[in-house]
Amino acid sequence: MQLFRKYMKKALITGITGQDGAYLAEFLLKKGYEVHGLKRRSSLFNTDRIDHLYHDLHDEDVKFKLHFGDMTDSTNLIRLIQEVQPDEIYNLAAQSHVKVSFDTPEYTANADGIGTLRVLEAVRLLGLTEKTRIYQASTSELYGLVQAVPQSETTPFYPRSPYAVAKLYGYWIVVNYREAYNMYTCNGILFNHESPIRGETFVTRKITRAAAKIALGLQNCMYMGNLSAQRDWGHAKDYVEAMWLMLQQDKPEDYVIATGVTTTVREFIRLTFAELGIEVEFSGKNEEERGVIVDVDRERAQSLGLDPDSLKFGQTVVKIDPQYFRPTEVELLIGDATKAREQMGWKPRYDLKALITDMVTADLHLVKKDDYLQKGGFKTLNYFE
Ligand code: NDP
Ligand code: GDR
Repeated sequence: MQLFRKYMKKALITGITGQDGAYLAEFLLKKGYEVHGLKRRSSLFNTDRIDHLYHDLHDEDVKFKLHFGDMTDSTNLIRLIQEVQPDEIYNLAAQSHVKVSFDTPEYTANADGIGTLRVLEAVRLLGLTEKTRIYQASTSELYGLVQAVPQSETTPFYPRSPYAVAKLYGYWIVVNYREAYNMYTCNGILFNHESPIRGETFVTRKITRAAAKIALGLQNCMYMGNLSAQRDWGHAKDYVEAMWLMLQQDKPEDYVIATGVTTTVREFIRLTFAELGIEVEFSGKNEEERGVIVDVDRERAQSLGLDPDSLKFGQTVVKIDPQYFRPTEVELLIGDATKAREQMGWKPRYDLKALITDMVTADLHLVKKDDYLQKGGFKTLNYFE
């Protein structure tokens, strides 16, 4: 019987507790993989995004396993890769916040840059170069200061943050190991991708969450940084499929993954409020810029369970706080994913409107739930009384 059992591929995902790790784990489990994930120890549970995939380890036939580890610990990575013997490694773990990388540049270099080297070296030292294929989470941040648009696999890089510089090292060491040791290693140069489980301090999620609170009268205003930055935003669900496709090709190559549409942060805010039936207009310049409510679609608001009378015309809902500006900014990203489309047949299913609808619906639900619990006295337990 055992002989006839189909070979089950094993995948190891670093960064499994993050946005992409969660979607990718779900995707690979559906494809029949045995999925192993590297997670950091933290003082509180950090597995919210993947708890629905978890089964008791005492159950028979468990296909999803988590292991403690850290990208800064070589011996841990070597031991884990030796134990799992993965067919595919998806290296997603990183200190992924661009602004935070200016505060923690050395740690970011260690985890994001040298961490990538540690994974590659572990595979090489363990003699797994022919068995194990490696996906590296590279990024559109590599393009940084605009050289040409749209950005493709051949556009020169000009990183603009400690994060992007660390990822530049990751990118090139992946190329180098492919050429030097004939390993199957790929860079996915992914443009920004978002979802309802995006970290709350990235701009899209910060906006959808704050807009939901403002619409419910639980917050007055959101404080933002550079509203003129332009990003090519896609949905994380579409992008994890591209990661997998990259490891299923005949030969390893690097691919840009993007929608080809770029939007300012300001427009993202406007569209988010519009989704809630609230029209916002911007006026003023630089740090004095403001976003103000100019109209409310009462029917739309009511259909979402909002009270249109609590939304005040003239209410300022967006203000600028210079603390969110970056010392060096990436002003414009727009990707050309022609190669991925032509060679792998990849194309995104979600456009920006569908992405915003997904995020706003989820955040509205979450905020309502939190508010309900809070008002019912269930939310705040004061442990220190
Ligand atoms: P998240 O920030 O949501 O997730 C990052 C993951 O890495 C988390 O699981 C985090 O663990 C883990 N991690 C961070 N530092 C370490 C460490 N030292 N050791 C082990 N694990 C660590 O990022 P995303 O899911 O959005 O992105 C995934 C990858 O793709 C990242 O490398 C990111 O830089 C890259 N990328 C993302 C894009 C995007 O738009 N989302 C675009 C292009 C590239 P914990 O939960 O404990 O914090
Ligand atoms: P980014 O994403 O830096 O592109 O990196 P983020 O959402 O943080 O910023 C996008 C743009 O919005 C501007 N911005 C703000 N950003 C944040 N976080 N908070 C604000 O209040 C705010 N106001 C304006 C930023 O200046 C920036 O121009 C993301 C990460 O996921 C990286 O890991 C990944 O590599 C890249 O996307 C592609």
